[in-house]
Amino acid sequence: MTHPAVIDELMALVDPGKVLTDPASLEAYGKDWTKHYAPAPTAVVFPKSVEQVQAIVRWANVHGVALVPSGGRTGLSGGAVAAHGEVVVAFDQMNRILDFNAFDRTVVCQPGVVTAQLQAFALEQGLYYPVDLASSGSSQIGGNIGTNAGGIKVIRYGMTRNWVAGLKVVTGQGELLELNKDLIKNATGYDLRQLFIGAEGTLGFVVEATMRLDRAPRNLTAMVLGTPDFDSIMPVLHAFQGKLDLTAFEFFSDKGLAKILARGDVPAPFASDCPFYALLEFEATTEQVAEQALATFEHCVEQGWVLDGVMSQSETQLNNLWKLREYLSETISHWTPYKNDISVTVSKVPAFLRDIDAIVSAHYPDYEVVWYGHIGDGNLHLNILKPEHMDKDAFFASCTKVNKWVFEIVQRYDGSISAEHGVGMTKRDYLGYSRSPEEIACMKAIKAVFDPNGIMNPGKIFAPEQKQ
Ligand code: S2G
Ligand code: ZN
Repeated sequence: MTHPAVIDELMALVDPGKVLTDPASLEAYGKDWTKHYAPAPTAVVFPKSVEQVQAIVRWANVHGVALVPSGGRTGLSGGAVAAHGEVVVAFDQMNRILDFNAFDRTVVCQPGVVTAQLQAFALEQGLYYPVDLASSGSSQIGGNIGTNAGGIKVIRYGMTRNWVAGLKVVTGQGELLELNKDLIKNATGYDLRQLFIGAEGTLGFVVEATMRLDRAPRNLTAMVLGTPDFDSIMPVLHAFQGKLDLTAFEFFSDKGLAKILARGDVPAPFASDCPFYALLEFEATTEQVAEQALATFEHCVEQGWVLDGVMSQSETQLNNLWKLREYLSETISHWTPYKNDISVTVSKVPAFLRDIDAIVSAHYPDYEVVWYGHIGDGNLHLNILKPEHMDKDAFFASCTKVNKWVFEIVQRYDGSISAEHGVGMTKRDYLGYSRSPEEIACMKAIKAVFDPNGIMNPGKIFAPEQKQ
């Protein structure tokens, strides 16, 4: 715990009342959406300017205080958890859109801008911010950048990384770096901006981001198709990708759909029950495109890859189809799921799915397993639901035992143990399944350059360095 006199110094660096130490605030700001850790920060500080962030970092270096970045706290790997007396630096006060340039199609955001706020702002300008995820309503741009958030449109638009034109960061030494200056072309050495994207706050704080926007999509149309098995999903993807320019290709299992329909607030896509469902989306810019989609659907039915299907005819129907997929994360959270967020290259998905599903069925015979994810970009979310009356710790311990087999398969397929949720604390012990010892050494060397005193989000991505 940090000495009260040191916290008094911190209070002098920010506006009055912007350092909280009450138990409710420590509890609320010391955690993210993971349920594995007891939040235990010393204090929560709310800077309102870049200068205040720099002053906080310098203060932390002088006193050896660990800092944890906090945005929307929607992370799923413990990346924003403060469980060891750290000071949480929350960006709720730095939540303004500072500028917009119609020619560059860029928006200058403070890190605390909520993702949905940026999406709405873009639409008001007749443009589109294309990174969309289940947590958009509360995740913040700074956190999206820290984890290189992906979501449901990656197949067409890529990850957050693709939309950062420029970045201002305060390093672990308190220096302000202005990276790339919003340029499209800039071949002047290492692109340091890319290091901070996905660094989970371990190199410094994002204090301003210039985000790129795209043209608004036209007449987005979705289809939900029921498939007889896992193996049919990828041929369906391949068939539709050959004919349409997809903006999304997701999947979910019958168990996932059952949880959604049990809510009672989302209509079933069609009458028949199928083992798996694909949700795809495209721009029906002309009648011919819509006809092509229907023809491809017929082809997939003839091939036996699809049993039934529906295509949205209105924005309401489009939104209702998306609810079947987008409500999954929140709906199954009731069962405290043990989550895996794994990925392989798309061509490897069929064999990879078969191997993973075999291991999961063998080792989790008594647990309900819900599959869903962004299968179009090779990202699968494997959620093991905790039995109602089972102790949480016992459940997580039993699931953790299986990680070894799951991650060995991921490694065998040159996949990622964390496709989009980041490493944080939940995956740091498994980093070696996806990154070589040489790579990990390079990452630690880079951290030493930007955060030589190790105050920036220690224990995230890498296990804490043992104090000599
Ligand atoms: C999704 C959201 C978090 C989760 O729904 O695509 O990334 O795994 C997830 O529940
Ligand atoms: Zn996801």
